[in-house]
Amino acid sequence: MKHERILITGAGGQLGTVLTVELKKKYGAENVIASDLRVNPDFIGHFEVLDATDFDALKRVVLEYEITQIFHLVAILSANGEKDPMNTWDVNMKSFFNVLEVSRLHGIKKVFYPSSIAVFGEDVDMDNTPQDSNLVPLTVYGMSKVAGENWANYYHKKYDLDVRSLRYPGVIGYQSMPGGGTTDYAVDIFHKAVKHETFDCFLEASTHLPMIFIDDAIKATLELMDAPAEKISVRTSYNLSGMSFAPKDVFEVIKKTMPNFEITYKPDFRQDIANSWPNSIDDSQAKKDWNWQPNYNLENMTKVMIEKLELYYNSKLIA
Ligand code: VAH
Repeated sequence: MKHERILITGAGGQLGTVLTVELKKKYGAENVIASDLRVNPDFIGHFEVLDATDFDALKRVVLEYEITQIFHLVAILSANGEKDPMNTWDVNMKSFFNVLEVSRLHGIKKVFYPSSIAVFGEDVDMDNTPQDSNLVPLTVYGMSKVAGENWANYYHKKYDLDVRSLRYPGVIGYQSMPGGGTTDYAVDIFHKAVKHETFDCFLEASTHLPMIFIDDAIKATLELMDAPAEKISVRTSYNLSGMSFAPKDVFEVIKKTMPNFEITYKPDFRQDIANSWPNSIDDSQAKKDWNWQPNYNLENMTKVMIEKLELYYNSKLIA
């Protein structure tokens, strides 16, 4: 039987860094092609420099490596995305269109597309936001994800392309530095705590947001992609969550281990973005369809984040 050959676009990002490692464990390093605009100097293994907005370049990689599945992680996130809206739309949409078309034309078996809770706007139930809510996002990033979800559904219905998607909440991991996301305060706070520095939070203390620990985000991704096709009832994108908390909550849990840790609250433009997002998410459809169940909550995630980042800063190696 032909080997599964996996292409990851945007492999240098927060999710891509970790997903590449887990996909290599699952399929064998020789069957996983990581790609991004620039090579990460810490990356170990084969890496393709690839601009996913270039259709011919993407097609070349797919044909050359006989790719059977694509995990498409290229996107400019919410906060950075607002700095150049037209470029954000262009990059986020063009790269996904290329992935969909190359997949349709060259027999790709499965495509993973990351959506986000950024698809929700202010006119939804903010607590336990339902799967089928109004999607009127206030960021270009969120609009590109709503459009992407509908294109994924279209390609599945019209071309029978097996595109699967998750609406990730804020992802918290220790393997990469905070990116251009609004939820990335929840990554940076751990770095500052371990470096014994005061954390200046760009959101108000009581701003609740749905979050997930990176290990659970990866677990959900692999479980979704491994589920039998007949179990997948949502072809736009599944709601997903691990936990929900506010800056004051994570600060208090960190202080139990690091009593001298201090925080200030200096809300900036990202407060408006966060205010437009849900406080918590109803992910019961994912639980029903493919038995989703998170392993991490705020307490056990905090323990791992502090342990791993202390190792990193003490030995100056990415864990
Ligand atoms: C962002 N981390 O903040 C991303 C995510 C739910 C938010 O999509 O933009």
